[in-house]
Amino acid sequence: MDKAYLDHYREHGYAVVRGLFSTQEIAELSAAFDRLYAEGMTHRASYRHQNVFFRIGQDANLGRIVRMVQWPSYVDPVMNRFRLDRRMAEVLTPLIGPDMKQIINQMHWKPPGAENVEFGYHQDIRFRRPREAYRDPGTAYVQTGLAVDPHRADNGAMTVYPGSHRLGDLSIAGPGPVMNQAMSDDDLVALNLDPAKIVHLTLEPGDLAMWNVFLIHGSGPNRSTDDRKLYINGYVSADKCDRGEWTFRGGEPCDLGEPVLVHYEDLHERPEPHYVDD
Ligand SMILES: O=C(O)CCC(=O)C(=O)O
Repeated sequence: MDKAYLDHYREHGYAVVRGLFSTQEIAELSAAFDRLYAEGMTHRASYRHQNVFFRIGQDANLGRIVRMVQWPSYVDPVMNRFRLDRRMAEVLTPLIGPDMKQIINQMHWKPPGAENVEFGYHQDIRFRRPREAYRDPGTAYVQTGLAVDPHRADNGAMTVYPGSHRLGDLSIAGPGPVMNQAMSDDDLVALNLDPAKIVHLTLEPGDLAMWNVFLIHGSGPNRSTDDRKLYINGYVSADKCDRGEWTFRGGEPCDLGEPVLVHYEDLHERPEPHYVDD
């Protein structure tokens, strides 16, 4: 593997590894996305069972849509296989070592024509809670996004502000979920940042993007006729984090067992399936 992505990641706060997975492999992943989307659409509202969470949204153009699924790997072997693939470990080990846990395991959709599927500019550090569970997140945590569909500005590409990972914690997004906020230049200007410097990530299916927990990023609406499916997995050096599922030990994949505490604080108090009205 060409190691140039490592320098790019350290310098700019993000990088892309091209063609990590083959077209045939991604076709299988895409079919898994379709399966889970169909399952999500059977739910009248957002739905949780332990760490598995279907986030149902309302779109101005399309009506009810599935925005994301968190931790599909507990229930879908294909989703599980990709996050545990040794190529993932190979890409990440030079940055965070061979012993990793996982915090994020998430499927994102932006169906064609969807309007309300933006992510306002933010830094992922805002989601790493409780903060005291994470040590040195700037160097110990890496977020990845595997392109399932071609990923372009017109279908709502991930949009990054290169070098912003050096700026520290900026509290850039306002209160409320960033997935209910529009990606606006005003948020950059308010921080004296130049909107002309943003980069829309252009990815082919099978390309893996990666970004730093302090990198400012967001994504816009899907104005195209193509879907924009993205598989997001966030990995952390195991000894730097008190949360998360073990993923690689010494570079070897770890199977999931009984769910452990990741984000869902009521995992042990309310483990039964339930709707979440929001
Ligand atoms: O799916 C997207 O475009 C947004 C991803 C993102 O911003 C995130 O996961 O933090």
